[in-house]
Amino acid sequence: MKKAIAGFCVLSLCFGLLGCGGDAAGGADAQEKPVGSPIVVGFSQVGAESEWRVANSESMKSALSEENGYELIFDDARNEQENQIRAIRTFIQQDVDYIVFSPRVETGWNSILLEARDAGIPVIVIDRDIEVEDRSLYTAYIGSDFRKEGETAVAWLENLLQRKGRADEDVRIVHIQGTIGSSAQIGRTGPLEEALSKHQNWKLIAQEPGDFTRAKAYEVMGAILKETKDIDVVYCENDGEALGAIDAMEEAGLTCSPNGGVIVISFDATKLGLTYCIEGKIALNVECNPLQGPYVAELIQQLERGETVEQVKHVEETAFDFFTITPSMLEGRGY
Ligand code: GYE
Repeated sequence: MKKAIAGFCVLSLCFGLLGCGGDAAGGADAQEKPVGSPIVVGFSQVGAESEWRVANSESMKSALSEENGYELIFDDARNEQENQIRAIRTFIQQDVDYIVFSPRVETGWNSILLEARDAGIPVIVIDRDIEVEDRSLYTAYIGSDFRKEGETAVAWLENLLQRKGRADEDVRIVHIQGTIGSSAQIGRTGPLEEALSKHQNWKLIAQEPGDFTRAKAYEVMGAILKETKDIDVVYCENDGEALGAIDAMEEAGLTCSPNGGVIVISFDATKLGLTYCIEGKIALNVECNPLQGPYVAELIQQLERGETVEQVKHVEETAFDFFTITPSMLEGRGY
């Protein structure tokens, strides 16, 4: 896509329009790029901290493949925002056609996005969202509605406690958070904190970051268990954390189950996470869909054709619980 279109897109968004139509600009593109040359996409991936992330990287690589007409420059930021900013700056210097990134945290992106805008390169944010003063600094966001995911989890817990006749009893909750400041953490944490202030009998006995990794959650949960084993619910913000917390609890002699054991809540619903759900070790697993590559490819194709694009696209997601999941639900799952 030529820079003229990109500039026009951004300008359109400044005036509150979505997408761009660029016949005249399309002509210029044709002059700049030989017909059939690949669309060059620079992708800054946050890291490889979880199974979800690995599936997300694979999805991007297969959708933006050479056979599909792309040249993908993939950069793994190893969970550092600085590395992401450096990678995006390199993409600008390389004059790529599109920049895609999955931001580690929500804030701190204004300056680099201004640099991309000055260079006329459209930016697509995927997975986690960002907070910028001016939404027109990026062309589109494709990812999950993390707040809705958190709300689903909290509503499910309220309902379960009601059904079990425990709505008025004390409920002792451990909360293991994702990468602090990421939109996945913010969205999943918010509804739980609100429910904690609404239900006087919900007691937060520990709240610690688990960095979305199994290893960190195992360590954190192990330390909490040294203080107390009187725990009703462990709310983990992804499957890796849930697995680490379950490892630590089982080692300490606790049983994880929604029927009389510790109720473990998780997010992602990876295949491995769902096998834990079938066993009841994870009581509820709220889905977060990592297969975003095809959505990005479709969006780029729309922009290439000069079509209007949605600025915010939430991918479809559901939730699985021990009471309703069946093994056949795992068949044919892509992650
Ligand atoms: O839940 C977690 C990953 O941003 C939605 O990051 C993503 C989260 C996902 O590491 O497993």
